[in-house]
Amino acid sequence: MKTVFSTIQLTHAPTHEISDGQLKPAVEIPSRAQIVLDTIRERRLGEVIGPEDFGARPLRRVHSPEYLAFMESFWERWTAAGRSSEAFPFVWPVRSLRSDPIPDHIDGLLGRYSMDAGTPLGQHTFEAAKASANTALTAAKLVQGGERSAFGLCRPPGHHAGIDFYGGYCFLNNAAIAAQWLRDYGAARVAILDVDYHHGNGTQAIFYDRSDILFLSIHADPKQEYPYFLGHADETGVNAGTGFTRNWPLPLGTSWEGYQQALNEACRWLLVYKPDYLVVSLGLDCFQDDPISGFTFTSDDFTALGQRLSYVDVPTVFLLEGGYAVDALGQNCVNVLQGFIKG
Ligand code: OKP
Ligand code: ZN
Repeated sequence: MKTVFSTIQLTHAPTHEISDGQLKPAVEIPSRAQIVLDTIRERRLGEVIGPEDFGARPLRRVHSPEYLAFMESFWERWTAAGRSSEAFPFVWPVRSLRSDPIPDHIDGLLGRYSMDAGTPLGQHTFEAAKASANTALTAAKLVQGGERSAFGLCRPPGHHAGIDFYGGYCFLNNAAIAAQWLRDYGAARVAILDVDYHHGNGTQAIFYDRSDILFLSIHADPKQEYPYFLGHADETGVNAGTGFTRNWPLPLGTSWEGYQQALNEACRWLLVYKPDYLVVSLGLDCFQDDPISGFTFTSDDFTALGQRLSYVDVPTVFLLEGGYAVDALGQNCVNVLQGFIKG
């Protein structure tokens, strides 16, 4: 399986994040990508290639022009306001406040275009996010060109980012951008299976009213876990998209044993839907030692996960999402990919 990666993705190097209401060392850090890359080479998964530059068009198919313009101009405006360190939003247009008119002040804009205070936005963040999206698009293009599978070593991740907001360490929704690109270049149906520990709220919302992109997500119950405000079992789509979103919220402490029933159900949905392509939002944060998560997967369980996905037998684009136990992240990630290849 080929891997796509660009070193530009390492330039987003946050120092801190606000987690559990406190300022803590950042966990979505460049060494995550580095260890995955090192393990891919050690275990000879396949060739590693750089991304192609797809430009702004595929980004505009998913994100609003206003949001992209905000991201593009952010650092200039932030520094013009006399700020010099990574930024955190702190006021949001929640119920009874207005989402329009759009504020002029950078602190208002930060809140308008974000969902949480936990996601550091720095000088090189958007550059890295664009490289990450190009990595996803290049992996999608490999599979569109006839490869059975490809791996986009995306970082920063994407699945929490919505049409016009960032959050959950995500800025551009890589999986949504790749899925939409596959639709735009010939596929009739694309499915996204999100196996990150956290619900992919951004991806779900982007495709919620559509039947041409199926969204399936298995994750920690949002009543107990981030992102809290989406990912419940009764969210199944709206209008033309009714029935084309499915969520399997699972209790904290879920093991591979408990996970498999949900995974088998999700795989049955895939068999019925018969997508031309499958995009897997590949978080590795279901791991037992993940510092911010509460499931108990072992490293071998990730091999079984890859194996199970190979039985679905659809051309598959794997895109990295979360996973914060850095020492084991390379092993866990390559286990999924090699489990898939070896079936
Ligand atoms: C991003 B991805 C820990 C706070 C968590 C945000 C988590 C974002 C996860 N108690 N803050 O889905 O892996
Ligand atoms: Zn996650």
